[in-house]
Amino acid sequence: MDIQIITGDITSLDVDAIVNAANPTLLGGGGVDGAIHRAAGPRLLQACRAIPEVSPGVRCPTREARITLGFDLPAQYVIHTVGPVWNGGGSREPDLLARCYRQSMTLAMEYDLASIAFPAISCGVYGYPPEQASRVAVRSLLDTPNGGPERVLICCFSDAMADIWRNALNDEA
Ligand code: AR6
Repeated sequence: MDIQIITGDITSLDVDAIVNAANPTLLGGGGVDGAIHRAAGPRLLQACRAIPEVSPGVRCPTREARITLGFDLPAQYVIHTVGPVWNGGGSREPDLLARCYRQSMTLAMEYDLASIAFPAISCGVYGYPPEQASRVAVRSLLDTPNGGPERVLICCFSDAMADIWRNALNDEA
């Protein structure tokens, strides 16, 4: 597996799937979630609404992932996952975050996707310190069983964030 760290807008990437850092409703929000919904167009919200709720208002519990088409995006699919809210680190945040990456890769494998791009899940509104999140993410991706996407991009929104992720990749790989 080839992991690459890039800086840019994930909605512009021509990959098989981009991953959305969503919330449990899957009905949109700010940050990368808002950007993905704007770029994918209203059919994405319709597709998300059609995903069954597992409990009132919850279509995707924290740590799980769901897949939809990408509609107006260059990416064919969007994999929606819900990262943990940072709560100091003692509330299983690393395990929950690792599962987001693993479940997204598992879905990508089921759909036979060759390329996938992740944002820095939980590193915005959800407040996960990026130095720690990047290490958890890289470890989780490197531990993915064979057979998943060969090309894995981490799409950071700033060069400063990309530097943090490159350090994590250098240290963990
Ligand atoms: N491309 C790539 N990365 C981006 C983009 C973009 N277009 N836009 C923002 N980022 P966040 P979270 C970066 O807050 O912390 C939403 O409201 C951003 O700079 O999007 O998991 C959801 O609905 C940051 O580094 O996601 C949830 O309620 C990273 O993406 C909540 O936010 C993640 O920031 C999820 O919070």
